[in-house]
Amino acid sequence: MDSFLKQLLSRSLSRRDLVKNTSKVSSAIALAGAIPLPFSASASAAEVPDGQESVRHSACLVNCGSRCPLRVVVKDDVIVRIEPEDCPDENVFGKHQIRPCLRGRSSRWRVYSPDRLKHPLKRVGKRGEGKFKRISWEEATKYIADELKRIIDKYGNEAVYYNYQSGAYYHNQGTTAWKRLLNITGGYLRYYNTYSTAQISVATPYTFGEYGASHFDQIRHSDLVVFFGMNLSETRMSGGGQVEELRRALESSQAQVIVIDPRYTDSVITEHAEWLPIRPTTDAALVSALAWTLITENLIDEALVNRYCVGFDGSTLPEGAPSNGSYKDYILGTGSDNTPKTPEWAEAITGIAASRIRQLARQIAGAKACYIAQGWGPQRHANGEQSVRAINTLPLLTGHFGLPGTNTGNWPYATKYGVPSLPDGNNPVTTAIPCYLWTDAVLNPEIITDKTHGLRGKEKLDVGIKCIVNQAGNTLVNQHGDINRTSKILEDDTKCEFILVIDNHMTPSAKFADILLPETSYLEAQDLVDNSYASGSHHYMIAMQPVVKPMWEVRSTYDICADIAAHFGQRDAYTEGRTQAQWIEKHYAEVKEKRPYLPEWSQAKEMGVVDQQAATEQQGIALAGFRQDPVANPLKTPSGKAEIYSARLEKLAREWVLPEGDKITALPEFCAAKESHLDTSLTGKYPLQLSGFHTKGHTHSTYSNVRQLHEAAPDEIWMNPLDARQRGIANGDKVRVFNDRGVVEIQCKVTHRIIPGVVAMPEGGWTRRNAAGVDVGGCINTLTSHSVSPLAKGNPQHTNLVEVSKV
Ligand SMILES: Nc1nc2c(c(=O)[nH]1)N[C@H]1C(S)=C(S)[C@@H](COP(=O)(O)OP(=O)(O)OC[C@H]3O[C@@H](n4cnc5c(=O)[nH]c(N)nc54)[C@H](O)[C@@H]3O)O[C@H]1N2
Ligand SMILES: Nc1nc2c(c(=O)[nH]1)N[C@H]1C(S)=C(S)[C@@H](COP(=O)(O)OP(=O)(O)OC[C@H]3O[C@@H](n4cnc5c(=O)[nH]c(N)nc54)[C@H](O)[C@@H]3O)O[C@H]1N2
Ligand code: SF4
Ligand SMILES: [Mo]
Repeated sequence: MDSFLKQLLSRSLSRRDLVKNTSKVSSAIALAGAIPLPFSASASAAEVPDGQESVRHSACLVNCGSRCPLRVVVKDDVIVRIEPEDCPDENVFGKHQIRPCLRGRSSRWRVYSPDRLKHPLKRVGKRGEGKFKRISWEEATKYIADELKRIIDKYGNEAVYYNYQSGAYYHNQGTTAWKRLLNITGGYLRYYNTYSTAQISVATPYTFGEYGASHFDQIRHSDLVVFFGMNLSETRMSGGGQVEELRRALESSQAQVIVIDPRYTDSVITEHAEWLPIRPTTDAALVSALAWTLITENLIDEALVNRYCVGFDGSTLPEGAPSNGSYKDYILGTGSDNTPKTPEWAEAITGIAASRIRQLARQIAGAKACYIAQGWGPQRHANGEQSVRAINTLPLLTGHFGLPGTNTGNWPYATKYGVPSLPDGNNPVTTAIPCYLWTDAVLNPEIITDKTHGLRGKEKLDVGIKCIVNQAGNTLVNQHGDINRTSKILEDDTKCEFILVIDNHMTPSAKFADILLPETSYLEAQDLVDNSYASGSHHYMIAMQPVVKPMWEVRSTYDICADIAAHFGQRDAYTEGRTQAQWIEKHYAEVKEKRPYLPEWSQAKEMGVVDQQAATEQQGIALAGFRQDPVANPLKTPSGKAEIYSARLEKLAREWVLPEGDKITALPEFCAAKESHLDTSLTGKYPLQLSGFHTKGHTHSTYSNVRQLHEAAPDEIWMNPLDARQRGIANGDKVRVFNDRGVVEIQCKVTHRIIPGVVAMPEGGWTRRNAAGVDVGGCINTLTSHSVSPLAKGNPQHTNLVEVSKV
């Protein structure tokens, strides 16, 4: 550690020497329309002689789960290029560069994009038309304070909603700044769930009591790896993140990898894996048939399963459960549906050959240490909770849990370095909606109750959402399901009376703002941040400098919110007398108190990556204590065991009111999803399953306006040659993708890398409707549904039926 630190310090000193030779602040760059406001952070931009390059340090704060440091070369206050940070020769990982991906490396194009928001704007046309006039910061902050006061007076704080967002994970501006402000004004309607993990985070605790998974590093000890819809090579691309941890682990163990996915992803290639193509929404059917094989071929240690689990067979069924209600009954066909879950039964549902299902069961049973995990694609479906619980059951049935080289069936979060954020205070409003139901909370709040819509903290929603604060998010329009419906709801300004959007760009959501504010991009901001949630066992802290002066009138939201607080007479309560830079320094001091080896802040703030660490191997095994001694280390379930049969879910199923066709089940059963290939009410009209995926070309809708990235990784709909031939479509053709909700035009990639009967489109393209109402921006959410999954009330944005034709 010492030598690592010494190297970091010497790096920063030489840089400081460079910076010391300053003459004057360079002149405003050509792109800036002048009026840069004073940035609250101490140093604004690099102070180096004109015409000389200098190096500054920032980080990519988007929501890809990674957090890559960016080494930014600046000349005359203009970003010249972006590089990976130096890799110290020796650190906790050996040579380890937290290497940014193509998106982070292209940040300069996002900062200098012509659609940057430059000034505060006020809507002048109809809502959604995108017509605005420029106003001053004083007018904007006063108007916002007045609207907040008006709405809180008239409807109460529950009418104010802070929308789900994930565009910029700052610690000392952005989300925490807004929540702090809203709490000072009396609070706001909460949400639970995320667009990422609704089904998996709600369903998992029914089996295990809480969410947990083993670090990928455990794969060093595995001989077999089974991944359900897990695509690290495209979704966790950072050199400091999980894809790198997995690569190193696989290199060490040479484990065999099987990837179950409707698409032949980049991960299949980079992991040298076998691809098992599966129909979307059917993972629970596959697992059921694996269980059938395991049981009928005596490949299960039943005593072991009964020791750790509830409901595998009748001997561990909880009181009150039907006598034929065990998992074994469900699988063997002696349960209430009288259907044996044979591999032939599953073949018809999943598209995977019965013989391959049998073989897979034997492979898993015969492995010494099988690491089973799922990405979040399998759960972002109308029956996602069932897939999650089924996949979680597989390690339990096969004994591959709690031991080196094994997992829980879930995806592992990272160890956090532990950098504090601006405290957001206390929200006195305790009511919470599932985040995917916000449009309903605008449109018809009167129908939202605990038993029908999963409302928490209250039986029934009293008022709907009358004010939306939408910061660094595009779920207001682009990232939410059924854009045509959402737009219509938002266009009516008698429903939601005030919409505030804070962004960097004129996005599809920004066009729906009443007041539109420009924030700094992260390259113009100062902050102190953690590693993000997908860096695996690797964790670190990054000090971000403003690499160029904030351009035009863009500002940090910390300063914006402090000004709004002042209109409530609460500036001091908001700031506690600190500038943003002083909060950052305070947080650094708190970290240093726990890690005394760290350098002083005056040095650290110019270092970029200040420190990096790795979790120990032993910390990385989920359920280790439980496996060792299930009585001494019970799970947080009601029984203390892993619950294959959940009495809590059986009770919910009786008490909740579900839409027709929706099911909550005590066992991890396969339930055919609405709008899947098994939904014959629709397949005549719309015969193709449309699944979405997260593309390496952008992070959701962020970076989607960087044209260079589209050249590297274009947005295309993937289609199997069999389906293409039937429709007269050739590779590269422009096609029309449609269902009852809308029409999208996009280029078609005809490829064997996708299973027949399924098409797949990247999410995150910016919606753009032409005069005929066709989305020529290629946004999948013109086609997706706003309705929710049964238990989590989560987004089913991968479950869609469509037809495709050549334009
Ligand atoms: N490059 C890039 N990286 C990102 C993001 C991004 O937008 N771009 N977004 C980030 C965020 S916020 C998140 S939440 C994560 C998302 O991470 P995930 O949710 O894991 O990503 P997806 O691409 O939605 O799904 C992963 C895989 O599941 C497959 N899949 C879909 N349906 C099914 C199914 O029913 N069964 C099975 N077995 N497989 C299925 C998809 O084809 C896909 O290859 O990625 C993060 N990383
Ligand atoms: N069909 C479909 N839809 C999906 C998904 C899917 O798989 N399929 N995935 C869902 C998932 S998992 C997620 S997480 C959501 C993501 O949806 P969002 O959380 O909305 O993420 P982005 O689309 O990246 O939008 C982030 C916004 O933040 C802005 N931004 C970036 N940096 C800054 C900054 O420094 N300051 C401010 N103020 N703004 C900034 C960007 O310009 C962008 O408009 O999408 C969901 N939508
Ligand atoms: S998008 Fe993610 S992987 Fe790429 S540079 Fe940014 S943080 Fe790193
Ligand atoms: Mo996400």
